[in-house]
Amino acid sequence: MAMGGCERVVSTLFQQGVLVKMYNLRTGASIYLLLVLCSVSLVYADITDGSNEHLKREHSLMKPYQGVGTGSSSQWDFWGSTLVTSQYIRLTPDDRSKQGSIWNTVPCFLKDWEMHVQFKVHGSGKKNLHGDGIAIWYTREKLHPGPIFGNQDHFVGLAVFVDTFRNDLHGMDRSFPYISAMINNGTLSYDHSKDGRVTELGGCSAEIRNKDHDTYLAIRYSKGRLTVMVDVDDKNEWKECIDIGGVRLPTGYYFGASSATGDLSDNHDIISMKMYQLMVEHTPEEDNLDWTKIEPSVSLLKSPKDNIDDPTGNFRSTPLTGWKVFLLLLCALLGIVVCAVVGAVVFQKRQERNKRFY
Ligand SMILES: [Ca+2]
Repeated sequence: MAMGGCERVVSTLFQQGVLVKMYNLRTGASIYLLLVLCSVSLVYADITDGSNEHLKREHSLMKPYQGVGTGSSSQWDFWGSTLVTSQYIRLTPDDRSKQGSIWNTVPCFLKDWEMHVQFKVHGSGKKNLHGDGIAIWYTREKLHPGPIFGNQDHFVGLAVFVDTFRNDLHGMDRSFPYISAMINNGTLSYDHSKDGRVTELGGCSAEIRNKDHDTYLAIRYSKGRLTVMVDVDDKNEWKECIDIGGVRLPTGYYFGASSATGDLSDNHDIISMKMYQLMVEHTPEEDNLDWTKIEPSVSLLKSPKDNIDDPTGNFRSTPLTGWKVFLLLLCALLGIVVCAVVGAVVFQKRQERNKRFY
């Protein structure tokens, strides 16, 4: 997943909010700082490049999947239709009404992490006649089968859905497969009939099905920011799908993947799940918190582009808001001028008419 170069680092830094602090600085100083950060942060970029240095094996699932599901020492457990081979883990075969899942049995206590999922969805179903998709989980409970892509509804934690079947025929403004994210504290229900639109934090369409190559999904959680990226074109580059701030997720939850088929089906294969620790500094106050007690939440349920409450979103939305205010003022000013001109003309016409009458 080659993403090297300064540009990538800058984008990473932006996402990490490192540049926020620099926003108020004078331009010259900002550029200088940016260059310095660029040069010292290449290590950081390497993490998302798939460097093994920060790979956490206890949370990763890789070929040939030795020891998966066997014995009490196993770090991954599976359920349902899941089939473990030496080349892939098939959550469901291309058959109707199957459900399968695979779960990391080791809770994750990393505060900042990035999960790379290599997967393949393929089947004999023609256009729109396949389903239902895969969900990637970071949740309080594991191995709780249910109706949400093979996992329980009212889950507690994070879900990223790769929804391959359009249930909501009113939602024609987006194409499927559609990738979306949802955070739940247990109170929300995922609505299949709306393809989860009511509860989603953001999403994107991605042609992930029946590709000759494997497809990739990256989920990053760091400093309250959730970012989902996809690599589905075999070009070895990430495309941003979701980027939202104001997200709170605890430590101590479990990673998992699940899938389900209904009347329509697909092979849903996980090739690998690789967990990378992100080296991010936290304030002593943050470090002293008990991160396991955090309740999953999102402070904004708007489009990520409109994040204004979030500190890391500020630097992008502030100039926008400024422009909006400026445009509004300009419109108001123009309105006043037009009114004044029209008023003056009307007044003049009346005066002339009055003159003619008297
Ligand atoms: Ca659906």
